[in-house]
Amino acid sequence: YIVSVEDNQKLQFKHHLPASKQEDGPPSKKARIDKTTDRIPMYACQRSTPLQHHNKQFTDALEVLEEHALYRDDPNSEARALAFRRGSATLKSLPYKITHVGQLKNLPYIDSTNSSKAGHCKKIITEILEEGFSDEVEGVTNSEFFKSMKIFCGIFGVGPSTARKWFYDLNLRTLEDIKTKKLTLTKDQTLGLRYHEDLNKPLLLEEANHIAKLVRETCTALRSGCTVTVVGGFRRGKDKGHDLDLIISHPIEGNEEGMLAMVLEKLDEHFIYTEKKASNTKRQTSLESRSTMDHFEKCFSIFKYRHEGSAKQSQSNILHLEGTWAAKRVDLIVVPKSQFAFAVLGWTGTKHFEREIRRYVRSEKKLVLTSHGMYTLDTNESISADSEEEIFEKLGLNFLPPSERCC
Ligand code: DCT
Ligand code: MG
Repeated sequence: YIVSVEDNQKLQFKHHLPASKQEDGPPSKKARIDKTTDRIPMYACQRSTPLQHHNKQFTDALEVLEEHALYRDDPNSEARALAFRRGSATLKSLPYKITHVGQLKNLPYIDSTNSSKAGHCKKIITEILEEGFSDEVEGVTNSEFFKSMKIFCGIFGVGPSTARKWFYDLNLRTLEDIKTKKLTLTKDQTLGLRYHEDLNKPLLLEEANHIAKLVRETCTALRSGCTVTVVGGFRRGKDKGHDLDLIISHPIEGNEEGMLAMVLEKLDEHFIYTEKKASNTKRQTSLESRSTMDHFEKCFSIFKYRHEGSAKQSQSNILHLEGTWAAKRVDLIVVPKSQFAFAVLGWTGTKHFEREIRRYVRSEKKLVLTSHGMYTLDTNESISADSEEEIFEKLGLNFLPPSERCC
């Protein structure tokens, strides 16, 4: 599962090699081979992917096509979407900018003689290199379907199947159409429309830190020793996101129980909406239920964020900002200590990183990895770990800090 890069790209991929091959001591024959041929590993969990990378022009284009594929409803759309994401993820991990077609040679999921999907990524990148843009991507971006689906799926509680129904069956196109038409909406969708403007503004790091601090202080006041860990995009180093993901835990196994109800009650006035999901610990231990969705006790919420800090900073806006607030999405997940490392790994993302590490674990290690733990595929034996570092080590992977999982 290692692919070599064209010879004229003598660039270091040290961070992709197992620790044993990065040492300064006398290299083994194998290590010498690896040092002279640069290689890009196939799985995104085997290579560093920073938040800021060199190929945004191409990855943005490929991710438009990924998004478009996810909006469509045909049997191949999921596989198509994945192929565009894989191509994009390869480009994000390159420590240089692609400037000519020759550099695409041997890149995983971009240059493959036996995959038409990889060929599609290559075609798009080639078009951009030669013309400065891709006709196909421009066509998708400007299409009525894509524009409307983006608006509809941007409403909290609305997914592609509802959005498609609105687009095709009801001929709706704009947010105004949705607001004026008497639609039967779910509770989530009603709130999604009511707070649409707020929820579509990014949640800023400063705001996320404020909310995390409030939840942390509340949890520790309720139960000493309780921990609140920021996961999701903010843990990877993003400075804005669509929501704040927080894991609540306790160093003593079992002491996390009951925390969710207590913290929600204590912070009642701060929440506009809370949708609690009960834990289902029986399901997490059966093999067939190890889907991507985990079974922790959790809450998807809309938080009433008060702009107290901003009024002080911006004198001219004091009157406007005083007493104002904005709706923000916050997810709270309650995790027992024995599963904490796995839950943090599973909730740090990206979504593609999680998909890749699970695929690597299953195919290369014959294990199953979830947000609850790690199990042998054949005997269903549980393998414990106390930290993310320990999980990577047990999987034979070089440790990647969250900031290098941005694929
Ligand atoms: N996750 C996953 N599979 C999904 C959705 C989420 O593995 N289908 C994991 C990875 C990221 C984490 O949960 C939090 O999810 P989001 O909040 O949706 O993503 P994010 O990376 O935090 O991005 P954003 O900044 O938009 O919130
Ligand atoms: Mg998030």
